[in-house]
Amino acid sequence: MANDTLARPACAADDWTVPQEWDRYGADEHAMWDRLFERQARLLPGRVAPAFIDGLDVLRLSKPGIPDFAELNARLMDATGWQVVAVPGLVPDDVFFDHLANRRFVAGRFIRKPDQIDYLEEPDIFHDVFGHVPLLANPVFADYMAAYGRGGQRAAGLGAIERLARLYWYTVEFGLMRGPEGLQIYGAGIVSSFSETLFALDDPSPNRIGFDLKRLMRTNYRIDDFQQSYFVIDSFEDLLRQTIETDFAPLYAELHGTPDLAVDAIEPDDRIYHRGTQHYARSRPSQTGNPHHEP
Ligand code: HBI
Ligand code: FE
Repeated sequence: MANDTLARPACAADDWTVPQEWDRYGADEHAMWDRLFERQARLLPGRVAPAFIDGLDVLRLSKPGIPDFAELNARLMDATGWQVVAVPGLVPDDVFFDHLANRRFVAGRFIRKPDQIDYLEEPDIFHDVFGHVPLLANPVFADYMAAYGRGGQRAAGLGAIERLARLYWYTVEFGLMRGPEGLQIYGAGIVSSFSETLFALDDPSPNRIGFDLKRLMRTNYRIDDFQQSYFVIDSFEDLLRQTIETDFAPLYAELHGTPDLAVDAIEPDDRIYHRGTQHYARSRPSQTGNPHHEP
């Protein structure tokens, strides 16, 4: 995502943050949050990793209305030292990585309109806060996200942001995890989306492949529609172990020049949980123009 061409809005501070201005939300905006929250709260139990439900409880996110970051951050800081900061929208990569490395998660402060209930251009506060923040109350995942931020700062120096963005995309945004009774979702892009919550686990269309860092860093991803492949981790502990101690520079060097893998590719060494039919993707006209996926 080439975010280095973004111009910092006048209302934003040097670190691109803006005040949330929680008092300015109207009843219709709080009602939209409640509508989205209740829809997912009914759907997720049994499908989402238990750590996500634990995070909702720890952060008391089940309270009606759009969360007030000041209240939310008091609990989140206690849990893992993270806080949520409001930003006007997408921020440049270096700004994004610096916030993550310092345990600050950047969140949009606007919420989608009723006619955008099923997709919108940029992540709104429901995607960012409902999708991403509950897992930041989990100490292991919280460490992973901070490590990702530090990794992003290093990757920027090595010209490898795109490779690292794939790791973010296939874990933080669209990750699946092995559970005792089958696969569970944990990626924010799935968790915050009614239809992708169903698609990611139940639909025969997408591939579901065991997490492999090198293979994943070669794999393209969709930003305009449901994923055609999902990657499955064994646990947050395993994901953290494979990444926090790994110096990615040799990996980037090794991958330099290797051809990317298509979004629906299956490789000989893949641990295949499900070989997708790709029916869904084939039934869709290829999306062009503005990248927007269901948040
Ligand atoms: N900015 N606000 C915001 N939210 C994101 O998720 C985000 C971003 N800037 C860059 C970015 N994500 C990714 O492209 C980085 O992982 C590279
Ligand atoms: Fe996101």
